[in-house]
Amino acid sequence: MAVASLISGVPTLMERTFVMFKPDCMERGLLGSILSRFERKGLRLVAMKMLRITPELARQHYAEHVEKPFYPGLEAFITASPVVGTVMEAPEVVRVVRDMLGATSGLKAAPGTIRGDHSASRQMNLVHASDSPESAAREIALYFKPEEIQQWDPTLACWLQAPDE
Ligand code: FUP
Repeated sequence: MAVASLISGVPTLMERTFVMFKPDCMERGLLGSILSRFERKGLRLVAMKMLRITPELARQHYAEHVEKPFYPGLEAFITASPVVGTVMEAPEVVRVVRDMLGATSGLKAAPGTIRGDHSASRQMNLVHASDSPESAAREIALYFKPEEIQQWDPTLACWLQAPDE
């Protein structure tokens, strides 16, 4: 989802993505340390909530996987403990977050990525992030009402990107 904003009078194309900290992340107490990686990168947090995913929401979230053999295990996993859903905003943020996470399987994710550093599993890979701007729009609408998403320009934003970037 792209959002046009004005910084110092110059239009900047902002993008949004849905980032969700999964049950294994919560159970292992890794929410704070992984969220801080996104903050340090300079991504703008614009929405955040803790919730328990129901089987119905799991089927909507993973609609493309519902018929696959691994789906029952995936649903049991994603509904087992609370998750934290967030929306993050930055230029090219869909790709940036996917790069930060690394490959889907923690066994294949490169060292230095979030999964590469913390996961040795394909299912328990800690964090979900939208794989395209279209998926981001669908997933954000699944988890958040428009009024739950903040429009804000942090004071330090001018030290994270040049006005024309
Ligand atoms: P990603 O786009 O990285 O979320 O990965 P996929 O859409 O390919 O998979 C969605 C989720 O299903 C991932 F979190 C991992 C999980 N999965 C399994 O548990 N088993 C599989 O065989 C494949 C994927």
